[in-house]
Amino acid sequence: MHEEDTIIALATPNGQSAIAVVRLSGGLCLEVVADVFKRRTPPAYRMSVLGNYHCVDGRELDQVLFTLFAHGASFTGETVLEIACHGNPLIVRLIIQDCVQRGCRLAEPGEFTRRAFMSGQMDLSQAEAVAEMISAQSERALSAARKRLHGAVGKCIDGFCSQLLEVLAQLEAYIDFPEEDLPDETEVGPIKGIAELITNMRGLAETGRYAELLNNGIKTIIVGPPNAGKSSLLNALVGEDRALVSSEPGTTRDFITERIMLGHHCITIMDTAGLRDGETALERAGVTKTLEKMQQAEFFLYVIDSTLPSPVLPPGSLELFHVEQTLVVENKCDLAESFAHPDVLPGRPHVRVSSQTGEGLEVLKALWAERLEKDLQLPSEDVLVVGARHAGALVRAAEALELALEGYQRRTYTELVCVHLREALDALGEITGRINNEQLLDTLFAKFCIGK
Ligand SMILES: Nc1nc2c(ncn2[C@@H]2O[C@H](COP(=O)(O)OP(=O)(O)OP(=O)(O)O)[C@@H](O)[C@H]2O)c(=O)[nH]1
Ligand SMILES: [Mg+2]
Repeated sequence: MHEEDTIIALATPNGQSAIAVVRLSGGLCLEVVADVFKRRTPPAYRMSVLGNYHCVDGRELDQVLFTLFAHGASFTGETVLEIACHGNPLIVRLIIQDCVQRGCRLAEPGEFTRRAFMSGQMDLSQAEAVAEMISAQSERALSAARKRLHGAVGKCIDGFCSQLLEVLAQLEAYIDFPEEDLPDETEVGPIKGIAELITNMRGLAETGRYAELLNNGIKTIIVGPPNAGKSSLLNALVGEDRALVSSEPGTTRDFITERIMLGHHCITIMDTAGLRDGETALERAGVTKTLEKMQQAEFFLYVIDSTLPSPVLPPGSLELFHVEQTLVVENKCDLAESFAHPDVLPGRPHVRVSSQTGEGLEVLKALWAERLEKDLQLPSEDVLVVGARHAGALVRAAEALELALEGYQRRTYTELVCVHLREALDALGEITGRINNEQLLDTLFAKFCIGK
């Protein structure tokens, strides 16, 4: 088979490092190995070989380790050469320039993975999972990406497709050979599995909402009256002095966001200005902004100063503290004047902590993690989670199937029912990429960075 032009890119981050890996894919790899490393015979595939890199002009550039992967048995499906050189950006640049002189060209963003998809090494959902494996921020996100990389989404979709194809084949047979002894159209007949299929597709699409939580973290907001110790709590959770702390109420004006890990979960945590019935226009504006941020949050830590009487919530804020997604943090429990406040946001769990001494923080984290597991109903690790794009396609497929089912039950033309079934198949095909849609591919792979 003719291989496409040979592409080259740095596969590791740019900058000084112990090692940098330059990757080539395409038909020129064998020639490059022979010439660069002065080898008469090509090395064994998938074996790291020590060699001296010689430029086109014969100059020796670096001592490197290189690995050759055979056509049909590599990431891209083409012959691939990986050169691990010393991690100096200058060496990397010179190697790339030299290979370009030898006829290679610089890879476009995502082009390696695109080739892997085009050569049938992976379906589209797996190709997307490559990017997800690289960007995953939590163990849960990693395990979801790993499942997709192993082709779990593709397998599931293939299962749906083959069921649909079977129904379609039976219905089309009926159109083509109506005189044959096929089940009566009025009977449930071939369409019987469709309702269950719709339920399964919708169920899988539902998991798409977790993708955002897994990838971007669970949006958690720290709110409470001024001076309660909100910024101190953020700092204690992050483990460094990220936000400014002072005894003066109204210290925090801007929203500071940090990422922390809570068990397997990634949390995006935001510190806010104090929630109070503001007197000045600026204070009121600050509270309005906080309330706005609260609308987008998925979890709330309501921090109070436990040495003071219970605070009064600003109007309109109480209903934002969902019972299942709020923890009341009674801060400053290290002080002698501290006392319990069961009347604050009753019905939500309370935990007494000291952001200063760290007391109670572990209890807070455990309670918080428990709430997340239970109330956000994050899927357990063995559940397959699809991405937002997949979820969208699954919903479209389910909708088309609902029309097919409705049409069948209302005894519309079988042809029309088949049209809807085909629509569902097309929508499913978008997930695995087993449809020919260049535009979709361009949009997807453009999100990759060069070298992937
Ligand atoms: N003793 C004690 N003092 C604390 C604790 N947490 C915070 N403080 C003190 O309380 C004061 C206010 O802390 P901040 O973290 O700035 O409070 P805040 O809620 O962010 O305040 P604003 O941003 O002004 O709304 C500071 O003087 C902190 O040192 C605690 O657990 N124990
Ligand atoms: Mg603050």
